[in-house]
Parts: sequence; C-alpha cells; structure tokens
Amino acid sequence: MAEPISHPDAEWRATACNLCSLNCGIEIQVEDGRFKRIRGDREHPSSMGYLCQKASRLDYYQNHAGRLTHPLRRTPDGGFERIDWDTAIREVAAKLANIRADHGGHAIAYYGGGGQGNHLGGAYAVPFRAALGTPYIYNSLAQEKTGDFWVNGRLFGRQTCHVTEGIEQSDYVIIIGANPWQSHGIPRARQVIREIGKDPNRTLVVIDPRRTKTAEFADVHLAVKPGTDAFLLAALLGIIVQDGLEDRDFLDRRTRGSAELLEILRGVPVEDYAERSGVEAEELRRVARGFAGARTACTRHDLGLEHSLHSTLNTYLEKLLSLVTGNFGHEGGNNLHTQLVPLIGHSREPGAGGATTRVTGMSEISKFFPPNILPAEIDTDHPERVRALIVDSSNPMQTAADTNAYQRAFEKLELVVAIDVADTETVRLADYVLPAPSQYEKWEATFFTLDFPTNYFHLRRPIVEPGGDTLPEPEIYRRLLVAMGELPTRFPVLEAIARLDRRMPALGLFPKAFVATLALRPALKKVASLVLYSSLGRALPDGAASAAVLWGSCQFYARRHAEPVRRAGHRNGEALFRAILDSDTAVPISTHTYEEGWQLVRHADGRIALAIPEMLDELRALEGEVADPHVDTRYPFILASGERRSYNANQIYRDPDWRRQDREGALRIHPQDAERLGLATGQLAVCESRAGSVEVVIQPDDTVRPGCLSLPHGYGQSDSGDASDDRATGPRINFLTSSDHCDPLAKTPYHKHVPVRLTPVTTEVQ
Ligand SMILES: Nc1nc2c(c(=O)[nH]1)N[C@H]1C(S)=C(S)[C@@H](COP(=O)(O)OP(=O)(O)OC[C@H]3O[C@@H](n4cnc5c(=O)[nH]c(N)nc54)[C@H](O)[C@@H]3O)O[C@H]1N2
Ligand SMILES: Nc1nc2c(c(=O)[nH]1)N[C@H]1C(S)=C(S)[C@@H](COP(=O)(O)OP(=O)(O)OC[C@H]3O[C@@H](n4cnc5c(=O)[nH]c(N)nc54)[C@H](O)[C@@H]3O)O[C@H]1N2
Ligand code: SF4
Ligand SMILES: [Mo]
Repeated sequence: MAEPISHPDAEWRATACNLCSLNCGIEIQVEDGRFKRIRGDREHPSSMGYLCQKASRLDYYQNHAGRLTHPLRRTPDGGFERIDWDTAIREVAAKLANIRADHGGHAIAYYGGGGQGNHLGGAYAVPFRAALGTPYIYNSLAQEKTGDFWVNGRLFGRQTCHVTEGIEQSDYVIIIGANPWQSHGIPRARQVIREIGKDPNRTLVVIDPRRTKTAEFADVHLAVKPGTDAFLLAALLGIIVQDGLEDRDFLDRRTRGSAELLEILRGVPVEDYAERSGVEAEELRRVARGFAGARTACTRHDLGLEHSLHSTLNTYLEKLLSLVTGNFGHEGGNNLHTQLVPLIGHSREPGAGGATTRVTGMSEISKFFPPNILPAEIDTDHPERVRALIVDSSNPMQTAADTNAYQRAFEKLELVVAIDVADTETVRLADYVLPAPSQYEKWEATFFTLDFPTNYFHLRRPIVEPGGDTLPEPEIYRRLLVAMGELPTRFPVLEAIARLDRRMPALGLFPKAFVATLALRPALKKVASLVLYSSLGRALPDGAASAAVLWGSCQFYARRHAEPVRRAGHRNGEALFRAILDSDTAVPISTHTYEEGWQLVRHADGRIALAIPEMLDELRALEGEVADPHVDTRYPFILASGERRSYNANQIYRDPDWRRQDREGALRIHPQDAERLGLATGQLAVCESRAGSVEVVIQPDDTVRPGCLSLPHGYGQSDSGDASDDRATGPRINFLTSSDHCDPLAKTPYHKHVPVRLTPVTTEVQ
C-alpha cells in the first residue's frame, strides 16, 4: 500500500497527463486534494514542457461526483449495495471458479487492461488470465490497430514490430487520415506541425476528406473521397514504380518479394484510381515525385485509414510508400522501435497454434480479440459461448461498435465485473464493481514507448492520497488469484531476499532466488509478475509494489538491447530499473544507432517481406470494385463517427463541465447540405443508421465535404444512469455503428464510414 504522501502544498509534483498516448510530462500543484495549477514539465525529455489545452483540466478526472469509492454488488432489484473488499474478492473468485469448472476458462473473457495512461495494472492481468485459463483479451487497440499489427507481423516477422516516424527530422511528411493538431499522436504536435508548415524547404502533405486544422497548415491537402484511400495510395505507389522512382538498392539489400509487388504496382491504372479517390492525377504525381525524391521522407497514419474501408490494406499500402522509396531505417524516415514492456504480443496464425474464438472462429492478432465480435461470442446458445466478462479500464458500453448489440449481450452474461475509477455506462451494468485509485493516487505507467532512436519510460509516483476504499489493480488481481488458490498469500523467503537485495544489489541475490523459485515451482511461471509483485514489490520504497514487474522487463530489455541501453546511460537491467524507479520524470531507456535498428526486424534473414499474399489479392481486386460498396439510398450521408476535437478525451473526462465549448458535441455538416435540409446552427436533428439513431445538434461547417457528416468521439456520458439520455452530454455515437460493418480480416470497425440519414426534429406548435 502507498505510504502517506507528505508534500507541502504549493509544491509542484511531477507526473504525466493520462489523456492520450503521448503522456506528456506535467507538474501539478495540489491544494486540499484538488489540482490547482498544471504546467508542462520542462524536465521531461520527450514532451519538454509541452502540453495541450486538455491537460489543464485534469482536476475533472481526479475530482468529480462519479468517482467510485467502495466495492459494489448488484442487488436483486437492479440497484447496488456497498460491500467490503473481502466479500467482493471472495464472491467474484468463487463465481469465476464455478464458471471455469462448469464450462472451462474460455467461458471467461477479459476486456481492456489499460487506457491512455495506465498500463501497469494490465501487466498483472496477464497472470490473472493465464491462471483463469482464458486466451480472450478484448481491447480497444483491436478496434483500431490490429490490422496494422497483422501487416507488421508479415512485413517484419513479428506483430510486435511497430513502426514509428521521424517527423521532426523529415523533409517530406505525409499524414494520412490523422489530425494531430487535435489528436496529437506525435510529440509536441502543434509545434512540430507549425514548424514544418512554415519551413519553405520542408513539405507537409495531408490526406483527409475534411479540411482539418492540420490540413490548413499543410503545403498540399489531398481531400480524398471518404473510403477511397486504398485507391489513392495504390495510385501514389503506381506512379512511383511506373516512373522508376523506387529505391532499387534498398529493395535489393533490405527486402524480399519486391519483384512480385512491383509488377502489380506497374499495372495500377493511375488515372482511374485518382478519379475514384476524387483527387487530380497530376496532384498525385506531384506528391509521389516529391516524396520519392526528398532527402528524408516519412508517413504517419491513424484512424482515418484504420476506421475506413480497406482498413488493413490501407495500412499495408501506407507502409509500402516508405519501403518502396527506401525511406525506412534512417533518420527522418520510418523506423521500428523497441518496447520496454510489450504492449502488444505476437500471435501465430490459427493453423500454427494461434488461438481462435469458439463461436465465430476469429483468430487473435497481437494477442487481442476485436470488440466487434464480442456480442456474437456472448449472445448465442452456442455451448462454448462467453459467460463471464471482466472489464478493466475501458467503457465498451460507450466505445465499442453497436451499443444495442452490447446491451443485449451484457444481459446474457452470468457475471460482469468492472474495475474502474468512475461510475460509467459499463460499470452500471456490472454485477460487481471494484473501484481503483485514480492514476494520480497510485504508481502508474504506460507502455506507449514509441520513440526511436532514443526511447523513454516514465514511472509515475502517486501525488495525492487515495480517496475512498479503493485497491490498485495489481492488488485486486493478486487477491483474486489468492482466493482462487492459484497464488500463495506470501513468499516469505523470496521477500526477505528481495529486502536484502535492495541493500546489496551487487550480490545479485534476488535474480538468483527468483529464477530458483520458478525452477522449483514451475506452476508459478504463468503468474511470474504477481510473484514479483508479492516479493520484490514489498521491498520497494514508497509503496511502489506495482513497479515490481518493471524489474523483470528491465532485465530482459537490457539483455536484448545491451549496447543501446548502455548508450542511454544504464550499465545493466538493474541500473535501468533503478533509474526508472528513482526518477520523477521520464528517463531515456535506450539509444539505438539507425544501423542497430535493423536488428529489430524479426524475419530470420533480417529482410522485410514485402509481398503479403492476402494484401496483394485485395490490391489486385481493387480494380473490379464497384464505386462505393456501402452506398445505400436510404442512408445518403457518410458519417465519420468519432472525430477528435478540442474537448473530447475518450471517456476519461466524464463531467461535462470540463468543456469550455462544444458541450453538445455538434454534428458538422456542409452548409449546402444543412440548407437543403432546412437545418440551421444549433437546431436538433435525428441521425439514423441501420443500427440505431441519436439526436444531434447541427453545426454547419464548410470544412466537411458535401455529403459527409462528422460527430465527435468521447461524448455521451450520462450521470443519470438512463441509457436513452444521450442529449445532455452529446451523442452516444456507437448506437449508430454495427458489429458487422468492419474489415474482413481484423474486424476493425468502419467508424469513419457509417451510412446515415438526417431528419430535422420538428417541434409541435401548440
Ligand atoms: N482531443 C482528443 N485527442 C485524442 C483523443 C480524443 O478522444 N480527443 N483520442 C486519442 C485516441 S484513442 C486516438 S486512437 C487518436 C486518433 O487520432 P486521429 O486518427 O488523428 O483522430 P480522428 O479525428 O478520429 O481521425 C483522423 C482524421 O481522419 C479523417 N478521415 C475520416 N474519414 C477518412 C477517410 O476515409 N480517409 C482519410 N484519409 N481520412 C479520413 C477525419 O477527417 C479526421 O481528420 O486520438 C487520440 N487523441
Ligand atoms: N464510433 C467510434 N467508437 C470508437 C472510436 C471512434 O473513433 N468512433 N474510437 C475508438 C478508440 S481509437 C478507442 S482507443 C476507444 C477508447 O475507448 P475505451 O477503451 O473505452 O477507453 P477510454 O475511453 O479511454 O476509457 C477508459 C476507462 O478507464 C477508466 N479509467 C481511468 N483511469 C483508470 C484507472 O486508473 N484504472 C481503471 N481501472 N480505470 C480507469 C475511465 O473511467 C474509463 O471508463 O474508443 C473506440 N471507440
Ligand atoms: S498531447 Fe496528450 S498527453 Fe499531452 S497534454 Fe495533450 S492530451 Fe495530454
Ligand atoms: Mo484509440
């Protein structure tokens, strides 16, 4: 448990923002438990004092009426009653054990494991799932990035090989389907975008149907027709190859399969694909030549590609741009990066031992299963259906596709356990609610270590006392496994050795004792991180038990990347662990040379395997595709459901007062369309898809294309507990999305391409 925190008030306490994957370093002045002032932490080596407008409002995360303070159990009348932790742990453990005994581990699924700021708890959910015997982890990453991970697995050898971009050092940057001005996704996004925009020697190209703020800074904005990026990207690649602009030397030295790929690209009908994507072929030629000819060039993509038609293929084509032109593996290009603690895993193909689901037969990708299939895995009479769900740090009732399907599925579940800090739409449907301390009340970290050549890690210490009767997630998982008889209560010998080891690390006592313990009791291997937590964790200073898992990660990381870790100033794994533990802000964990970066490619021959048969088939099939396979005259608009704006931050902020503007989460519509429908600013309309409908507030806006609409992500929280109450705090957009409207391979939802119709709400005149 955390020691009392004795900070004099008015002291600036270093931590990080937990609202997006950048996790900028911040400092907070706390007064009476409230976040009085927040500023960027200049000491943070990656964010360097930067923060965006969202971070200054973090008191709305820390202090709001909906914070959970006690464990809760559902009552027969549908309400909740307070229970103590012993009862909660005992009952949840017994129910999980019963379901497992009757139906097997695969009857239990797990959802979440961390949001934008908290992954430390998720590291201890790994042994929890292993002990339960379930392969099922559903996760938000599997409704955006798993197609990309799958492609990476084929290109580079492992799905854990993740590509980053050297935007700051690049002369030619193409941003596709991302709006970093609002969503960030790259360090110090606004500064960086401004800098490229201003520099006459550097070029920024934005591919986005909407004239976003990022697009306004761009030298070239390609206003692609929604859903046609595959055509546009294929045309860019076609031009590069047809003009002979590919990097032959790079392709020969670093890749295999280029001949087959190039042959297909030579046959791309550039004019036709340009027309389909709504962009002039001449403009594409200019960009293709600029990109291929630049000194350094890179690409970055995000949800505009992933949440749109041909999701997986899009991410393949995007990567081919830098690979075919040789803009990979050097400064200012795209590069692979390391992970201190793996955020994602590598899944084998189903035929080679990869897990598949029992009902729909979906294969895991990067060890995750996609939220789009979960309702079908639950809401069925199939004997091997999912019967129990544990949700940690996620709010699928708001954020998974098809809220109606999720509501029906949750009713079928025999057990729902929610671990959260707030009373959410998902929490309200749980049988047991297990409250966690906020990310400023406990030791926390994220595993979003995405930088290259220098990568960073930030372990955050608690800066305020926990309010209420909460338990950190690692402790919840430990107690559940102890109650299930899967983990000993204590490890007295190992704990004693750990205490000695902290005083005399040079003797290396703990590593030896830990290895020996696992060798003597092999059953403990699958719960190894909880063994670390229960032994070394108790010996760490200031109640930092949750950091224990990092000790193992540091040992492994320092062995795997010995020279880069030494270059960043750490002699070995122990020294790296201590540096992380001792620092209030992020620390550099490794510095690679670009040449060393090639060791991150995991194919045995060290080459990038360019020809992915499934992707090449889909690429070839583009030519025969009908104009828009999703066009439906009943639903004439294409809605992008999930725009990132100034005042949304996933579901992390729940109190609508945090918003200084756009409280309603208005629907953007082209002024001509609004006029045609007789809709003016602030008027209400019903937005309806084949899945459901929501009421929206109209905002005519000429940055969207005619025929297109845009609604924000991250709205729709209701404090009343009434599911139909979606007006007060904006639209619950996933009432509009369907489980089956998704990429065939990765099941990533087409959230940016939802056919809808719009009907004005007419108020009756008395
Ligand atoms: N303010 C804020 N920032 C956030 C978040 C937040 O909730 N609020 N969430 C965070 C998270 S979890 C994520 S994953 C990231 C996402 O970050 P982004 O992907 O950058 O954000 P979006 O606004 O969802 O979508 C990006 C762009 O895709 C465009 N788009 C729509 N359809 C298409 C299409 O067919 N083709 C192309 N090329 N583009 C299209 C949209 O116009 C939009 O500008 O943001 C993170 N940052
Ligand atoms: N239609 C549509 N749907 C979308 C998107 C879209 O663009 N359009 N975007 C998708 C994307 S990219 C994403 S990433 C997802 C995000 O959706 P989710 O995975 O649901 O993640 P968050 O919204 O970040 O919710 C995090 C949850 O964690 C809780 N939490 C905060 N701190 C802690 C903590 O310390 N411990 C615990 N246990 N809980 C905590 C919060 O209260 C909240 O309930 O939404 C997806 N859904
Ligand atoms: S860019 Fe992301 S991490 Fe940084 S301050 Fe803004 S929301 Fe927080
Ligand atoms: Mo996301």
